[in-house]
Amino acid sequence: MKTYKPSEIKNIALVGSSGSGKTTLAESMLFEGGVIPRRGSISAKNTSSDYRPVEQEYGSSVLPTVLYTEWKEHKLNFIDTPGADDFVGGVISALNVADTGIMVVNAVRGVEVGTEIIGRHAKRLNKPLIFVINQLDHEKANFDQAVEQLKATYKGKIVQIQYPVNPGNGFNQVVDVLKMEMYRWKPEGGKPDVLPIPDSEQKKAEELHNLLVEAAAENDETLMELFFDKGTLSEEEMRAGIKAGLITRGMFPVFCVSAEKDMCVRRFMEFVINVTPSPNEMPASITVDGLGVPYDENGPTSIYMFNTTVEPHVGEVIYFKVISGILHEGDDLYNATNTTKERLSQFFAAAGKNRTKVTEMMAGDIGATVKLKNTGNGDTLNEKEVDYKFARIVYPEARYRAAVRAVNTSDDEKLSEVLQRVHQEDPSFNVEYSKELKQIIVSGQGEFHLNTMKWRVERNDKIEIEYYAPRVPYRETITKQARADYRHKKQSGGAGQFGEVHLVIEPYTEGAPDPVTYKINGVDTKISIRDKEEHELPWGGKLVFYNAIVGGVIDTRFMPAILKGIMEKMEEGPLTGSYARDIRVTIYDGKMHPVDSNEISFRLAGRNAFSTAFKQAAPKILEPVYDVEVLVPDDVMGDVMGDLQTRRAIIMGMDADSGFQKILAKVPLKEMQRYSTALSSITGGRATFTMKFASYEKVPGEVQEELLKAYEEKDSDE
Ligand SMILES: Nc1nc2c(ncn2[C@@H]2O[C@H](COP(=O)(O)OP(=O)(O)O)[C@@H](O)[C@H]2O)c(=O)[nH]1
Ligand SMILES: [Mg+2]
Repeated sequence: MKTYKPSEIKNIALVGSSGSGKTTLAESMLFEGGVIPRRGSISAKNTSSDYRPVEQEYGSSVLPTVLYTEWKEHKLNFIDTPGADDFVGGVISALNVADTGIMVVNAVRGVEVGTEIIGRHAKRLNKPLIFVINQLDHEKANFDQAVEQLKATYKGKIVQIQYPVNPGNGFNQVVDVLKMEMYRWKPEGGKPDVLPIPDSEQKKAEELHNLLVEAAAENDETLMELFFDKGTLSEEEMRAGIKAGLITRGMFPVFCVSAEKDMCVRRFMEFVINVTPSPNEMPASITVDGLGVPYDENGPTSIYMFNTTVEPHVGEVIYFKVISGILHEGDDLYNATNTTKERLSQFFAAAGKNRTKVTEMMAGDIGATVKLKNTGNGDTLNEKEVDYKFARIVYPEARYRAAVRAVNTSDDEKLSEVLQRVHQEDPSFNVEYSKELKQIIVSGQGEFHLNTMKWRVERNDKIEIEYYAPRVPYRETITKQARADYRHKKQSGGAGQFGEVHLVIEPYTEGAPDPVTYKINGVDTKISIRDKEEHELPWGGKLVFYNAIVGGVIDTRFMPAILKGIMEKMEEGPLTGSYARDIRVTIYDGKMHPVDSNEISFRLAGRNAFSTAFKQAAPKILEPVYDVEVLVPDDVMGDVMGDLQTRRAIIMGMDADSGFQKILAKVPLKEMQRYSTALSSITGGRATFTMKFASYEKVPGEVQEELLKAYEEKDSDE
C-alpha cells in the first residue's frame, strides 16, 4: 500500500441510529474501493464490519470497527459504530478521532432519538457532519420528511446536495444539484449512467442548486464577493465553500443513497474525497499541557491509542491515530504515561478483522498494532525525547449498575481479569471492586449493554457469571447536637484498662464558627479549644475534631486514639453500617488513670461515646441523588412523567428541544435501579437519558424505617 500524506487521508466516523444502514454502507464503500471482492450482507452475516460473534448473533454492531478503502489516490478510514444507545461508547471513541461524522438516517424512520443523541455528541466534539439518507429503495422511504425533520434541528444549515427522483420500490435515479447532473443505476448498482437533468426536474434542481451556491458562498468572504460579482460559483469554488462550512459546522450537507443496492455510494465517496476536511485541515490536536500539535508528517512521531479489540489467536489489537510525524516499521516509541519503551514491529491498515501490513504511516492516518507490552486506550506513544500527551477520551456516566459474581467460585480469580479486559475493549463498561459495598460493581449504559457483555464473557472466556442487585452506598449523619460520656474500665488480674471520654457531637456545616459554649447538664459551659483537626473523608463529607480538654484531664497523647475510635464508627455508621459524614466532635472532658490508661482504653471510650451520642443526635440516613436528564418525544411525555413520579423524582424543569421534550429531575439512585429498561419499554426505545451524581440527601422517614429494619434483620442473620 502506498504511504498516504495527511492531505490524502479522510477519517470518517459512520454514525446514526440502529438499523439505519451504517454497516451496509461501509460494506458497499469497501467493495467500490476494491478492498473486498464482493459485498457481504447483514442477513448472510458476512460483512467486513460486524464480524464478531455477538454482532452476528444480534445482527447489529456492538463495538466500533475500523475499516479503510482506497479511492482515487486517497485513503478513507471509516469507523463503523453501533447505533444502539447502550453502545454509545463506541460512537464517542470514533468521533474523537474522526475528522468528519457521517450520520446515516433511515429514510423510512426519519430522524430518530439516536440521530438526535449522536448529533449532540458531534456538536460537543465540534465535528463536521454530513447526513446520508439511506434505504431510498424501501417502499416506505420518505426523503422529504427526513429532510424536514433535520431542518427542525439544524435549521438553514441543512443543505441538499442531492435528491432522489423516484424513491421507493424501483428507486434508481438521483439528481445531484452540485454537479447538476442525474445518475441512473442498473439493478446491480455501482457505477451509474450520468445523464442530463430531464426537463421535468429542471426547476426543482435549479432551486436547490441556487440554495446550495448561496450556502457555499456564505461560509467564505472571498466566495461571497465572487458570488455577488458573477451571480454563481464554479464547482471548484462551491467545494471550497462547502468544506469551509463543514469545518465550522455552518453547513450540514445532505446526500442520498441506497447502501444495500450500492446506489450513489461511489458519488458519495467522491464527495467525501473532494469536500470533507483532511486531518491537516482540521484544528491541531491539543496536548494536556495546552500545546497544539498539527497533523504534519515532518513533525516528531507521536501516535494516540483510541481503541482496543481482543481477537482470537492474536490477542489485543490496539488502534491508533498518527498525530504527528511518520511511523516506520520497527520504530521504538515511548509511552507518555508510564515511560515503557514499545517497539512498533508490525502495524496494519485494518478492515475489520482483516489487516493489511504496512511499513509506513503518516500523520493523520489510522492503523492497528499488536503485541505492545504496557499500552492501552488513551495512551500516547512518542519518539524519544518528545513528551506529547493527549487526553483520554471521556465517556458518558454510567446509567445502569449491577453487582456481578462468578457462578462457580473457582472462577473468581479469573473473573476480575476478564472484566478488566472487557473494559479495555469497551471503556464505557466500568468495573470496580467496592470495598464499601463488598461487591464487584459493573456499570454501563443500560441493561442491554451489561447483558451483552455477559454474553461475550460466557462465550469467549467460558466462565459463567451472574448479575445481582447492587447495594446502594448510603451515608449516615446527624441533625442535632448531642452529648455522651463513656467510661471504659476493666480490672481483671494484671494491668487494668481505664479511659473516660465526654464529648459533644453536632452536624458539620461549611464555614460554621468554632464552638464557644455548650449547655452541659443545664449549665452554660465555656469551651476552650486547644486543637482542631479537619478531615476530608475518603467517602465524601467531613469530620471536624476538637480537643477542648482543660486541666490536662486527658493527656494529649491519647487524642489520636480517641479519634481512631471515632473514625472506626464513622466507617461503620451506628444506624446501618454505612459511612458517616459531616459531623463535628468536641472532646471537652474525661478522666485518666495514672497506671491503667492506655490507647486501647481511649479508643474504646471514644468509639462508644461517639456511638451513643450519634444515636441521640437525630441521626439520618443519606442517599445518593442523581441529576437526571430525560429526552422524550412529545407523545410519551405524560407516561414518562408518571413513571418518574413513582421514583420519588423531583422535577427541576422542562424544556422543548427540537421536537423532543427535555425533563430535568433529581432522582435517588435507589429508584434508578432499572430505569433504562423501564424508560425503553415505556417509550418503545424512543427516549434517552443521562444521569450524573448530584448530592447526598436525607431519605424520607418511611425509607429510613425500611432500611433500619433491613439492617437489623441482616445483623441478626449473621
Ligand atoms: N432496503 C434497504 N435495506 C437496507 C439498506 N441498507 C441497510 N439495509 C438493511 O437494514 C438493516 C440494518 O442495516 P445495518 O447496515 O446493519 O444498519 P446499522 O445498524 O446502521 O449498521 C439490515 O437488514 C440491512 O440489510 C438499504 O439501502 N435499503
Ligand atoms: Mg452496524
